[in-house]
Amino acid sequence: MKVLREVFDIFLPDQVFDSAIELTSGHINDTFLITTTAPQKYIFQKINKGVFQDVPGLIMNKVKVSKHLHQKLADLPQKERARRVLTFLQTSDGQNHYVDRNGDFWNATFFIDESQTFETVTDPMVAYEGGKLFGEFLHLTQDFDPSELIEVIPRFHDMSFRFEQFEEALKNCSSERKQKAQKCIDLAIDLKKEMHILQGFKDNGQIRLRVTHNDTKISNALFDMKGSGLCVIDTDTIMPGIIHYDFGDAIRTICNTAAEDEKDLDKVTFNEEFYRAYSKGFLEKIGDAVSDLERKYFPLGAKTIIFIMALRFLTDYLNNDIYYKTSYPDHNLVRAMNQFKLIQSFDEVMGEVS
Ligand code: GN1
Ligand code: MG
Repeated sequence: MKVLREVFDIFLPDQVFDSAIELTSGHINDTFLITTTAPQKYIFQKINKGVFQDVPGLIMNKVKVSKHLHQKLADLPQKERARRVLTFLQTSDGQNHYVDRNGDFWNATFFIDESQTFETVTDPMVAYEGGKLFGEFLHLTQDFDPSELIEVIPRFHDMSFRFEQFEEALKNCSSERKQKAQKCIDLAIDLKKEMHILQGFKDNGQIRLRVTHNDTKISNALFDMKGSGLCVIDTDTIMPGIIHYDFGDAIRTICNTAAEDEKDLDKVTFNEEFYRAYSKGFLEKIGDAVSDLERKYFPLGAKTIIFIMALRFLTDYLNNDIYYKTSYPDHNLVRAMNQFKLIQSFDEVMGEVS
């Protein structure tokens, strides 16, 4: 709490602190909702410097993209625009981030009130609105020069890299964890070839690099209280990538009938109706900048990003939980099993996609 007050005084020197509530949905950073004696609320975030090597660069990425979006939506009234795009606070000496007494990095944004998020989706309208929101985000960032962004995590969605990490973890893990995870390990190995197809298209230039968000799970979309898409949040991982993983990570979370860490795998199924609703909204907003080849492989993009998450959760489990925040000892294994179950249901519902 002492540190939070220190950060508060740097970002909001003229305000009176009221309260700080930790928001626990993210797996990497520490996020707090801050209230003052005035109506405006704020979000303070301590960025995980173990996961992100260049935190000032990451924060600069986010600020640049927000400024770009504010410019693109310049015709909207200021109040409306501040609900549609994140707005970053500066410190009294004009910095976008602050390094606290422990050497931790913080950034701050205005909180967007009268908004809601969804961890799971039960209404096709939310899927459709989510599709429109992420489609529009990608559309509006198309003319942003990717070379202005640093690569916050090199090879973040690179399948070969994720497999290397998995194989390394497999060599070094405890026999107990390996045994518990054996079913997931076998599934990962079985899917290896198919899961490299998009990587191949990317590496040989058949599918182009764009500015992508790279963490488009549905809980990173804000909706207004009527359920219309409002604002894309958590832009930490924005960097060059292929469109498929932004299309797909939203599908991974929208079409899963349960949360990504639901233990009861019978509850984990793939909802095809939501797939169609999301795709419709996404395609309406992305514009005509999608090639036939890109479009053809959207379903494989969804399957591949579900697999990447399954593999990363599994790898972290084998590594004794060094990356993701966990709430209990087998949390990462549960997440991995959940994602592999989702792939199985995806296959049943969607059929062959490669
Ligand atoms: C992490 O921290 P959060 O919840 O925004 C992860 C994403 C995963 C997600 C799974 C930098 O995101 O890649 O999709 O968990 N972010 C990083 O819920 O690894
Ligand atoms: Mg994130």
